[in-house]
Amino acid sequence: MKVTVLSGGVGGARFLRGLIDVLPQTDVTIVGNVGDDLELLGLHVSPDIDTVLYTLSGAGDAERGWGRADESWRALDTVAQLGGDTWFLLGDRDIGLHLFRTEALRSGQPLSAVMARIARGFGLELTLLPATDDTLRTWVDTPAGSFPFQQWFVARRFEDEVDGIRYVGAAEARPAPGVIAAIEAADLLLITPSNPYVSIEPILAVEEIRTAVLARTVPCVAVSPLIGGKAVKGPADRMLRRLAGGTTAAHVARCYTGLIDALVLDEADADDAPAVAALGVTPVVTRTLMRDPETRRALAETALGATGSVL
Ligand code: FO1
Repeated sequence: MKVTVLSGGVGGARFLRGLIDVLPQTDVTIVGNVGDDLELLGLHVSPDIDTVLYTLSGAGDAERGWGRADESWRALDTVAQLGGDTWFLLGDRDIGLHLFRTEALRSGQPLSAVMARIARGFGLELTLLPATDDTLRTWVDTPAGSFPFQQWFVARRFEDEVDGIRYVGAAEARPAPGVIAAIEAADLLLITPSNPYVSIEPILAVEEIRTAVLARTVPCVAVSPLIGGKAVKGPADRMLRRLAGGTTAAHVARCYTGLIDALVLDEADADDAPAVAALGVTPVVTRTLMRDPETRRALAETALGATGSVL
């Protein structure tokens, strides 16, 4: 069964880890968020795609959820000694990847081609695609001003309330090669348990991607990132409350109007199931907290079976 997955960073990567336990990697295509990419110290950093890469290849730091395991920070120590920017933590091993990617991008290779080489280099057999090779950046509008995503998220610890979100460059962005074909060839589309606004929407902000998902002839299943109306990590619940008016599973489903056929939601939110169903979306209630390989795998299996698809 060919599966194409729209994914954010940490939560998305954990879910995908379960998915590749139950599906051959060669059947999986991941379309990753580039809205939170940044240029730092002259390097192109793609945090969400790298988080997926590291997590799925086993190179990631499981505790933090991002960056590499067995990391050291000596390069950044030098930057600090010289008074440079150290608000975004780049480890030495991570920097090696950024050096390789930045050089390839500067030589004119598109991000998708570079990421394909990197994924192979890390031993992955699945297809890991950025949503676009064009520059698309998420900006967050807050009462304290407008910030590029990582400035708000990391430097300001997502403390400012969010009044609005913009996906700068989305109007001109084209899908990366292979994205539309993967959506059209899939037997099932999945949306990972990620923040709808800053992880998934930057992918769907590329008009041709949204249109392809809207035009699907196969089921699309999303997994809610909330448990008991709360985000496991990060600002998804606060953003939903402020931007969507609430944190029920129905509020999550409404972020994906016309785009999903089923929503996997946690047992703690089971009371929301009728409201989800009323939106024409099949609610699938299960345990969604991914604590270990077994719970990750079970969630992946539930998502794969959500609309009656057979493994
Ligand atoms: N997240 C942090 O909270 N602080 C950091 O300093 C940080 C550095 C970092 C470096 C490389 C990388 O691939 C990810 C990194 N992240 C860091 C995670 C990242 O900012 C977010 O988790 C995602 O962008 C949100 O999806």
